[in-house]
Amino acid sequence: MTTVESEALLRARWERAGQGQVFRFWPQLADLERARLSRTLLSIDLDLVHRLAALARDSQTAVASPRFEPPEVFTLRTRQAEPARVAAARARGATLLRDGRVGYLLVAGGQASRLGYDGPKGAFPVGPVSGRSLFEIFARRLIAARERYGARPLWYVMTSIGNDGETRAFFERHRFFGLARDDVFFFTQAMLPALDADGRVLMAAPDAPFLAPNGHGGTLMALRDSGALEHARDHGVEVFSYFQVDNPLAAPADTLFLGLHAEARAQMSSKVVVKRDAEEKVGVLGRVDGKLSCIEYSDLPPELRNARDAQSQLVFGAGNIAVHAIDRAFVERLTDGGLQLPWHVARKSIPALDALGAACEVPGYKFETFVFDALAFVERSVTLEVDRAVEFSPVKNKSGDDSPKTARSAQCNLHAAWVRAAGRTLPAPDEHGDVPVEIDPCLAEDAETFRARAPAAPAVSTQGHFWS
Ligand code: UD2
Repeated sequence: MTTVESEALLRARWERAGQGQVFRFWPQLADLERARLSRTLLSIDLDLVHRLAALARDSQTAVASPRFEPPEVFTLRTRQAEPARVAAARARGATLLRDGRVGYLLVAGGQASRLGYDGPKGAFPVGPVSGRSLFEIFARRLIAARERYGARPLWYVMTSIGNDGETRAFFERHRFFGLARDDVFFFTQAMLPALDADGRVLMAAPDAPFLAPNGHGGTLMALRDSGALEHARDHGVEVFSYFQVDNPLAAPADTLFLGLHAEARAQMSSKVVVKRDAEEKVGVLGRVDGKLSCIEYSDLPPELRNARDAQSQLVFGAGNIAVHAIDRAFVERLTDGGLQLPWHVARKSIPALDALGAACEVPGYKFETFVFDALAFVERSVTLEVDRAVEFSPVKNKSGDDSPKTARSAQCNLHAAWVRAAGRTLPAPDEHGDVPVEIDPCLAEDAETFRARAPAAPAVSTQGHFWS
């Protein structure tokens, strides 16, 4: 078939689907642009677009209200009360790490639009004294795990088409932060078109439809499609330690969490923190019509959001920090024959071209799947409460809550507490009230290790104290 014939076929297919507008600018395109547009359109699943358009239409109609219940949580109090169980779990987790059964899985495909950072979010500098990027901080934790357990830290890093090249280049530029290049497996998630209010694919440029990453639920299918899942199986990985790029305190080699997950023979487990207050905008773990789930802030009716128990704790207070243990075999089962996670529809104002080719904001829809929806498919799961001050301080917004400023304070506070507990000297607080101190993960990842291993003095600079 000639190029002209195959383009004509492609066009006929899109026109039959009521999506002929994607060819609106065809006459003015150069050959290369036409080829690019054809390639992109060929990669789009038109049947899926059709189903998503129907979903967007139906999302206007109200649905029956489901039954919400709180989950069972392994709380900080349980941790205190059951030292033998904790010790057994830690030992099991350490064995998994030593035997190389854990693969680290970082999702970094998002667009960092709220942070307004021009680059992959993982390249954002967050080290309060070192100025290290999120990627480097995670890499150091993986190197610390390598030193401690002796196994190769296999790191699966999910990007999306928009930031894949820059992410790889960043790793190259920093020589993989000391990790072996072979231990890092990059893979990209799939993209989906955004639709206008009538379900028609929007154009971002005359030769390109508007595409957005398909949500972090896309991780699971992308693991399979990219060969990462097979790679993990071939290298003996049994469980993925999943974490998000925005949280510098994420602890991916946590023996307690991995151990509890394994001891419970769970398929997917989650870490949570107690919500700061009823209005904090994180999803909460809970059961929806009996099935384990993460309930998004906006889906929980206000009376449940505010409900408190006899100890005046929030009933729905298990805030999801998006750290999971996910069995490789579970991902294989879930993705066999295509992923069946539900689609979430978001109404958004989308920067697109109007019919005349002028840039404008169009009211429309974006679609995503969420990884935590896989919880509905588990038979067993552990929900582990962790201390927010130790494990959760995401960088999401330019300012205010969950911003670079709050993440800096959280890291400084945590590390200053370890230095103080070891009786070592701290610098004076800076103009923000933070005590500018940072500890390299390869030196210590908790107060006890810091006390045992801290060198005579930190490196002192105008930025603060750095212990390594
Ligand atoms: C997410 C959770 C929320 C809470 C919070 C904790 C959702 C819908 N909500 O809120 O319940 O747990 O995190 O921090 O997840 N990403 C991709 N590809 C995508 C979309 C996102 O890799 O297509 C990554 C992104 O790079 C980021 C993470 O997923 O690391 C979270 O995405 P988000 O910022 O959209 O989620 P957020 O903050 O609304």
